[in-house]
Amino acid sequence: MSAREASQDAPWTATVLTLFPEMFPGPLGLSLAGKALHQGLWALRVLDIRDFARDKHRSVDDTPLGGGAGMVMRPDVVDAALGAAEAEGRGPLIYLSPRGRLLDQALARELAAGPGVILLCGRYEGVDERVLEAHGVAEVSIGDYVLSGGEPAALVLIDAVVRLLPGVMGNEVSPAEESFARGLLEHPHYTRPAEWQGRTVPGVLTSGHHERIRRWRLEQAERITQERRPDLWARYRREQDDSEG
Ligand code: 4GX
Repeated sequence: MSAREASQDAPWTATVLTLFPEMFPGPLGLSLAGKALHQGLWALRVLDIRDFARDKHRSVDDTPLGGGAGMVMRPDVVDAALGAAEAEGRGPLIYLSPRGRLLDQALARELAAGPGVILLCGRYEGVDERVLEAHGVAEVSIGDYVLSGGEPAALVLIDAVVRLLPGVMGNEVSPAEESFARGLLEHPHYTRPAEWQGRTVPGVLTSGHHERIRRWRLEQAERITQERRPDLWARYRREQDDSEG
């Protein structure tokens, strides 16, 4: 067996189960994530759920028991697809759903530290509950709104994780140095010219005083977080208090 074939050696791998395999890699094939994909810093496996349908019409959904609108993804078909994905290993099984744990930077970091993720994308009204139970599927939501399917949520989750993988950000600032890593929103950014349409850049940024610049940016990040996100501000204050003993 070559070194690459040993599972310990495989890159962080996203396995996506979907009825719309053409949606992948989509935007993840371009820019930062796309370059890293081509470099082998992560891998993408896409499984078409319809390939696991057994009847001649290849049906993947059925009407909801108890009545009501829409369709539900069949447990037997999803079970076969999940079984195939799990046989290959590479990380926890996650169903993208508004009922799930909210995706945040802490969860992105946890997932980046593991071997990968297996992402189940639902369409219609979702998936038969029993197949989620049977496979011990965790649920993750990307936010409190309703998408027409799990695929855009899977793209978001993969993007947030991939940029944290070693080597992906290259020479840019390490993600650990970013404002958000400290629990703050970003300070304002400026580039040339120093005056544009009568608007000037804060003088400190052209002063060359690195310590004053660092302090100004921290003050701005704190002000913006306090103004816009009281929830993040409260957590930041708590964590400051805790680390100061
Ligand atoms: N963050 N969706 C899942 C199917 C569905 C319907 C009902 C459970 C119950 C979403 C989100 C999201 C739309 C993906 C509904 N699943 N996914 N899909 N917000 O809105 O992750």
